[in-house]
Amino acid sequence: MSNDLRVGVVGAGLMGADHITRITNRIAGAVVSAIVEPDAGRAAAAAEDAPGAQTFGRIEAAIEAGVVDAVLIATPGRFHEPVLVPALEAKLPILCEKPLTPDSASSWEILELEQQLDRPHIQVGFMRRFDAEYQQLRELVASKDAGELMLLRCAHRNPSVPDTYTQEMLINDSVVHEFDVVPWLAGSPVASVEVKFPRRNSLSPAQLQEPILVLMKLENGVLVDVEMNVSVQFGYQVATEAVFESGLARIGQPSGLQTWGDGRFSIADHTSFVTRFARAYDEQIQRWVNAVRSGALVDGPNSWDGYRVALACEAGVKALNQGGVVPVEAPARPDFYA
Ligand code: ISE
Repeated sequence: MSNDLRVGVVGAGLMGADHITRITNRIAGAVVSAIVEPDAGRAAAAAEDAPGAQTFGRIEAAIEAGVVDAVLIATPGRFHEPVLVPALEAKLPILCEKPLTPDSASSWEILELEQQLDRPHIQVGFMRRFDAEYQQLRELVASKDAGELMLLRCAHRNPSVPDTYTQEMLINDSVVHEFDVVPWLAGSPVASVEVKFPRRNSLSPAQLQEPILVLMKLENGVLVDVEMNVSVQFGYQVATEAVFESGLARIGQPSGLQTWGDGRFSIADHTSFVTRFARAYDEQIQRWVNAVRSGALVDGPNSWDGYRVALACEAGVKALNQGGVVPVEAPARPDFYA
């Protein structure tokens, strides 16, 4: 018990509360020792799921109290930087929910600060890399058993989004996941982005023009389309079809309870990313905890990956707002992240 990693969870909203429950009930070798949340009601509710955790209004107070060995950041992206900076200055390992920060310039500043340490300390919470089917698809691509990968057809569908969800969040909050997982699957970075608009869904919130179709060209020539659709009403789906020279693969198909009745056959499907990716989140956090305890600190996407994604999101937002094919240009990767 005394060897458990003491994790300070920052943010007790939907994902923070989910991670607090996860660490307490399903993750070996870690405890939630601190909950950093300015909303006292939320903090108290989350603390009920984390026996022994202390609550704080600011990360600095938790660090000064000496009660955290590692930090899990689960606030909205615009609040990441003010937590990343003191956590890095205290040399603490960090698991930061996506995005690393909201733009590439601030992400680069975080990379510069991190490079003052002896090794990478930040893992970014792109949980899809820990989904078993995504991992199998990546192995298939790398094996070339079905020949070279040519196309990826991605569907990313949410039942609905809140009124606070903006047009640019289609890219920065949602397609951000494909900007990470697609290069990881295909073994090649995003070279350019284009956005197309089909007929608007009349059920979309008034501020949104969606669904959108995001086209990515990868440096290795693979073409990717992403149907980004946030008002589908019926459920939550993230599915991919991979087209190879001599084969086809599909992941993310509904695999829930099958029922027959009233002359119908149906399969239960997810309604939220919290259940769709529950196992991936478990795997992500267990591996991060193991990595921190072993001294490796990171076992998954690092801040360089987060920076590359920020560049792709900027190209995506430009393509969304201005049209055309927008190139993604990145500097050379610092040796620190090799
Ligand atoms: C949400 O913030 C997520 O991260 C989900 O994984 C994604 O599917 C959804 O579109 C986002 O709004």
